[in-house]
Amino acid sequence: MFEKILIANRGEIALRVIRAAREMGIKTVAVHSTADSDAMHVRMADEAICIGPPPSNSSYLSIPAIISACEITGAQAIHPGYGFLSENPKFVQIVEDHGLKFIGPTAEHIRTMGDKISAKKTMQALGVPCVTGSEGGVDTLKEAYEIAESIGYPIIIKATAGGGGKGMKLALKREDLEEAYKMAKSEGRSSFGNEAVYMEKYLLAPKHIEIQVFGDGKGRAVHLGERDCSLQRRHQKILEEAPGPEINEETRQRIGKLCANAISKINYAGAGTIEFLYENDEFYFIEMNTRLQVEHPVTEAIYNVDLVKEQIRVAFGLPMSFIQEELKINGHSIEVRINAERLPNFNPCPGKITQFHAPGGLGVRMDSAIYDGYSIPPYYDSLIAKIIVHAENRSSAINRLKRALSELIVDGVDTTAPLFDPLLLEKEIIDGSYNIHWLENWLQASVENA
Ligand code: MV4
Repeated sequence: MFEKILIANRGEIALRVIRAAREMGIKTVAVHSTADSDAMHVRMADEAICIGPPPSNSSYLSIPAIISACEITGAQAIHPGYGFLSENPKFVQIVEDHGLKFIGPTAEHIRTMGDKISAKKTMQALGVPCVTGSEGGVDTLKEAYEIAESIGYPIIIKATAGGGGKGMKLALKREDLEEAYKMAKSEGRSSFGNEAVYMEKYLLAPKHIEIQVFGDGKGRAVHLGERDCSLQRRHQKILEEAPGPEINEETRQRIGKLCANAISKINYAGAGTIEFLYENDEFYFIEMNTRLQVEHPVTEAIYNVDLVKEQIRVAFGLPMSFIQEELKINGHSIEVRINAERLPNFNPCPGKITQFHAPGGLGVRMDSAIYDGYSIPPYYDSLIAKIIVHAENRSSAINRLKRALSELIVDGVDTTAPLFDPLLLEKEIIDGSYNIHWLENWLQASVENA
């Protein structure tokens, strides 16, 4: 096994990786910016190296600084966490060129899935169901009209390099198409330096269901069911759960096997997430994420697995520690994200935490890197904690979540925690029928009624 690994990340996910490594007897190296000298990941790792000034571009995204930190400390592999360099194929190539292991998929798989046109073509060819749309890119407005004619409105135009909702434009009718096409192209060019776009039928009220997959890079692959991540505000998830409240076992096995098969055929290595829109018991592929995701703990809870340990095993060349037949769901898990943001506008609210208490007790996990007296720096993502509950069924999980939230104390900064008290009383949350538009509508109504 590796003797020492470097974690190219910060915050709760850096702790998550350090914990897995320590249980495996692997030494850890933290890297940090000058803004993070007092951060918990620096304290918790066996060693820490300062890699630059506060802005991410000069520290957590600095490839030379991170490679140098490996060479100085003798770390043999790099875990990227999520965000930052986790889906950067150039980084993976450089890591390998230096004789280091990247704990994740190959540069080639990351590159293929990072371009949404090539991701969709690949998945379609592997037998994964996709949204009806253009076959590949749409290069002229004339072509856009012809495709729209054949699939029918409403249409969505997406930049192939897009992400987080950027470079996505809706055309509800023929008159909207020209503007949508041009806007998607120009946003693709300005935000990502890539003006290639593609088209899809716009689904009106789907759920966002994602399938967790895992491969050993040698053709063995499994699925670990789905997560319902439909509760989003401006493409930021706020609550995730597994299993999906409206997904039955037959449906789960049907889509899960298709996904496991697909990644098996391409010898995919490590953790991956295949994202779908789900409507009327049908799945439509939209994107694949080639990283560990923020919400991975709900899958860990119900399948009783440690996805980070598996990532490290597979990166070293070992097989996964489970086979498909051993993966059985136990109970229900829900995660809520707590951000240092001020309601109702969700404006970032960095600053000093004057009092902190973490919830605990049976079936409660909190992944967080904050502590009493910690100052949240203004430079990075505002996620400060994830509360993950696990119980025998969904309604018990909701009750446990309410109980855990009632124990949380974060003073000194505003957080999104108060949002969950009214949210967890709503009918569509209690019955699990919410879709991708429900939260924004509810937030809008809350503001109007205030
Ligand atoms: C869609 C869609 C409806 N129809 N594609 C938003 C971000 C990107 N990941 C894909 N997105 C969407 N693609 C078709 N053909 C609706 C969305 C969408 C969405 C998807 C998942 C979760 C929240 C969302 C909020 C608005 C729009």
